[in-house]
Amino acid sequence: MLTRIDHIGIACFDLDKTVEFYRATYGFEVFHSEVNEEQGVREAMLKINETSDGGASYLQLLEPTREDSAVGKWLAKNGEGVHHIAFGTADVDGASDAIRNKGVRVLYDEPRTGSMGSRITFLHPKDCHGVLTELVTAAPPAATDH
Ligand code: CMX
Ligand code: CO
Repeated sequence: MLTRIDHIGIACFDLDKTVEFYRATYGFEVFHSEVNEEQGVREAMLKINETSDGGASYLQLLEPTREDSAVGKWLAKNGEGVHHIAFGTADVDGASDAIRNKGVRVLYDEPRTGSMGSRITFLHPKDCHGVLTELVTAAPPAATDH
């Protein structure tokens, strides 16, 4: 059902400086960047490796676009660091339903738009042993426009 680690979401105060750290320290380059106003983030995706399910694993560096966003609130409370993990699936709707039926709170009734045209939802961290967990179905390759 869940076939890869799609990304690790990392909250930062300054996206450009954080991107430069990952480039200078590890040699990771920005694969894609965008602003997602619905989520209140400016983000950069750094591709780490391709995965056996035909997808890939990324680091998702996140800077808030507003203080009252999920990442803005989290940064004010915790400072910079790992904000969430994301599992990839071919069927985010089916995976959400299956996980909801196990009694875990799924935050959205319907998946919303994530990086690179993906469809995403989140599981409440209090139901996941303290880990905010995202489920992702990547856009079909033709629809990906980075
Ligand atoms: N990881 C672990 N725990 C978290 C958390 C996180 N990222 N964010 C909040 N929590 C915990 C808080 O510590 C708090 O716990 P305590 O009550 O023990 O102090 C509790 O959850 C409630 O936190 P809050 O600060 O009051 O925040 P909210 O309830 O308003 O929001 C959440 C929490 C998860 C519902 C909200 O962050 C959310 O909707 N997240 C999903 C969307 C998102 O994160 N978007 C940004 C990323 C976009 C992308 O990946 O593309
Ligand atoms: Co994410």
